[in-house]
Amino acid sequence: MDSVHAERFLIDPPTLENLGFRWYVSGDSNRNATVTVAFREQGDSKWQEALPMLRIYHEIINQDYGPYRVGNLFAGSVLFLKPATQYEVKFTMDDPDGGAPTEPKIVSVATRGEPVAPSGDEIHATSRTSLMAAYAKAKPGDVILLHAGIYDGPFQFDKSGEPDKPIVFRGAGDGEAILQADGSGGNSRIVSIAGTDHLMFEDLTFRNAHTAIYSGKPGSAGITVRRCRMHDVVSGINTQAEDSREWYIADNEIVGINRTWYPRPEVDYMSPAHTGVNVYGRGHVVCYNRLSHFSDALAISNFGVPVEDVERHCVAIDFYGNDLSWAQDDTLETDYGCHNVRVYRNRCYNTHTGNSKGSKGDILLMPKSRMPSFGTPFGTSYRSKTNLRLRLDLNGEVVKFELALVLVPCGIIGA
Ligand SMILES: [Ca+2]
Ligand SMILES: [Ca+2]
Repeated sequence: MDSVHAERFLIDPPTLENLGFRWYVSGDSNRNATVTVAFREQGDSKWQEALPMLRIYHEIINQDYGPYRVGNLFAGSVLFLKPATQYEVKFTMDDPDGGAPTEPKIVSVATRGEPVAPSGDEIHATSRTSLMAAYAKAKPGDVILLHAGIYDGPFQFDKSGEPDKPIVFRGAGDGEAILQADGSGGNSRIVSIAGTDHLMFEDLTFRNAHTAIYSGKPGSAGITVRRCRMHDVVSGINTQAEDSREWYIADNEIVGINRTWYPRPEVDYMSPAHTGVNVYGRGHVVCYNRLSHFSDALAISNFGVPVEDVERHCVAIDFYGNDLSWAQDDTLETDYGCHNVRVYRNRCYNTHTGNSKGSKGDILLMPKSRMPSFGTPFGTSYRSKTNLRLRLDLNGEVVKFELALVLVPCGIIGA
């Protein structure tokens, strides 16, 4: 059937700067339907043009290792918006063969705000024992202040905060508050959570462990990690569950244990350090961090094929403003994400691969990607004197050039 028929419309979890959308369709087997996009801040009269949605039509990816056929849909993001702001977004579907809705679809949706620390009761901790006692006592919105000293882990945190009332773990400011485990040669995670929502970690040091913060299954929502320092760890932050959502990881310095980034070990190049920040799920924002000495600095977790429920696909992930270097494998690996993965304004240098979506040795994505991206679009932007934007198909081949509304520098230097 050549005519298009509109089906389910999904608003992906908003992030601070971007809004992502999916519009599933049936028909349009000749793939010539289009969806143009316009947006305006609520209350403005003038619509602004956004990039059109990307047509995705049953392409098969990862043919070598685990073929997966993507759906029949449009997907796209409105980029570079203001946080905590209400927008209207207008989608106009068209198909020369007919069948498109006669009226545009208009949705009203707000970007997310930067997490705000609550001002509940302050509870003081000076040791592992008093920290666990403080956590046992804490209510949503309370702030546990960790005074200077060493807190021996591991810690399992099972009590959740609430939306806008997280339980906060914060360095008290009187010296380094250090959480540690059994060393980078051990198996311990300093902090483990599973199905624990709305925790906030600020101004802390995590060191000497396999993983600093690990989120198992079920996933956790609304976890904030900011202004923390992690070092002597195999992995920094790891959340791999498909129902993990809306983490905010910002302003951290995370350093792995790899002694070199070049030459890359031929056999096991994902050790001794593994991945700095490894996420899966929806609505994560990873911004303004400095990472070095890992094999992959920032990555989407190697989850395998997505779960069947498209509402639980890995979507709306932002990596921006990060300083990423000394990566034995990739400074950024976005394989295994599904739709609306946005990568921009990162500085990547001294690395085997800038951004792996199958790329090798350069930030330009190459065809015949061996690693899957289950859908697209992936908003990878390139340093460009001409302000060109490249649009890529599922195999990473350039299918469209268009002028970007915003120049987005992102380069590889020093490699
Ligand atoms: Ca058509
Ligand atoms: Ca990698």
